[in-house]
Amino acid sequence: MTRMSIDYSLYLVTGRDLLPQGKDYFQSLEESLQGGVTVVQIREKKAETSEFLDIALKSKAICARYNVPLLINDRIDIALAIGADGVHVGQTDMPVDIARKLLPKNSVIGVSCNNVQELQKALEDGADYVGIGAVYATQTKDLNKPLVGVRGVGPMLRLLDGTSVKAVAIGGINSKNVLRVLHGSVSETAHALDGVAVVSAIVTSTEPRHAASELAGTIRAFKQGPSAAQGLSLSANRYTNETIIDKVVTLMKSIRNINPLVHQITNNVVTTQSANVTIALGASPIMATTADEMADLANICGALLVNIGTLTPPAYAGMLKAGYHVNALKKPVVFDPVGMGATEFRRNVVKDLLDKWQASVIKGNAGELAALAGSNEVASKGVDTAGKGFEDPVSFVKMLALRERCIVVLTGETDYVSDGHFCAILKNGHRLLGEVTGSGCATGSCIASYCAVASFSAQVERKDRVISGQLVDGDMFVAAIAGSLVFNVAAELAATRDDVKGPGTFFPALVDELASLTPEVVQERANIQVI
Ligand code: 3NM
Ligand code: MG
Repeated sequence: MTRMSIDYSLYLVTGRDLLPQGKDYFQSLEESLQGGVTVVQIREKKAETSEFLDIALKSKAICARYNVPLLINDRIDIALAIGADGVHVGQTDMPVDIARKLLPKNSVIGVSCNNVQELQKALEDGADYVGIGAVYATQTKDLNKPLVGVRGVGPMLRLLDGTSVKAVAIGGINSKNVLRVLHGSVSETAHALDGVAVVSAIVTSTEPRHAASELAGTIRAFKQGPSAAQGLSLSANRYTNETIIDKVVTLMKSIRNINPLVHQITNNVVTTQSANVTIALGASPIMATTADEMADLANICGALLVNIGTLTPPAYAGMLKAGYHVNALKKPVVFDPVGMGATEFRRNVVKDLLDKWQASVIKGNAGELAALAGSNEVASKGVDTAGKGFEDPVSFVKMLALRERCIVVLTGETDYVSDGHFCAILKNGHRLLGEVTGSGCATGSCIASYCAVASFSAQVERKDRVISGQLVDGDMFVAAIAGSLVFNVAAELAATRDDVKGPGTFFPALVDELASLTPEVVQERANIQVI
């Protein structure tokens, strides 16, 4: 039995009631095919049978001209009547095995799945592909099940390992978030989506050809890039202790020339301190929290830091917006889930933020990262870690990096930085860092500053205008290491100064050391091991 092979990259589900005023349905369909739609599903929830039949027949003729397969939503009879390439069924529609018996042998059957159980069932029933959703909220369909969220897709995709069943994501996907959906929707075993399905992102457009071509371009870039092949694309590189230090030195040498603007939504305990640390490094801080200015700030900043230390509802609203806009512009987001183990509220906020945007780097202490991973190996005491840390911190950070699809920095006496494959173990630092508030938060500012430099440099290097399939250009692993290393080396120098008598004099001295620190000193003092 050879079932038709379908390119699921850009899957258009029709929605006649969403067409812009005056736009003809068939015209819109044809233009979207010209823009690069690779498969079409006719979805008619209100049409009478005769009307549905008529639309399906005419749509099929149009799709055939572009060699694009056509599927029918729910109605086996319509699919049979027009000789469609297959059907798409929901959880309460015709069961897959019965549909299979009714349809010609080579028909394609897809099923909507909202969770692991539904997907497991679809596999057992012999579905050819699954539609995973809804990923985001949508106006297009009344949803009666929880949102999957980007972070919910990976565990579902994992069930497809070893099968030839394909998967698309659906629900609220548009040109601004599609890269994040593709990037974030990868299982720990690197099983990625085959495509995305959209209704409104194409159908509501007055120029569906343009809307489709924009989506198709991003999807193509992702599929051709290292992301899809590698599972975690953030570092296509191989690292050694020497290459890491060399790259850190390069970032240090560029930061003062580039002087990136680093937008920081941080807590009111450390704002001034973090801003001063940022300036001392050679970057420029802007500490703004209001949602209304986030779109503008995303345009001008080089990176965003989100720190939930003193979380208020307006700052939360600002964080949601800031991350969304910065993601859409493919700039780095550094996330510091301060005290997330402490309260239910913080845990919920962190889950929400990470479901709404993709972090490039997540930085936290053992208590915070344990809470993020849902592990009870390490407990929290307020914003601090209680007791000793993880038994196996290296495996822990690797696991979390793969799961969250970003760089993870575990801070403590020793810092662990991982991209999911490599782990850098950094032993620089001084005990006085633990005796002042805000040293962890300032590390976040340092990381964000170097992320901005790395991303900016990578964009300058890539002079061609080809869209990159990476969510963020530049090496965020090295940037995260640079932030941690530079801050800790400066702390060692400050702590041993004659004029430093304790925590009170330590922090200002640390800012001074950061301002005058040279790459040569960092290279000489770096105590780092990459495994
Ligand atoms: N199915 P838009 S969500 C048709 O979750 C459909 O199974 C969904 O429309 C599911 O791209 C959805 O406009 C609507 O958000 C998708
Ligand atoms: Mg249905």
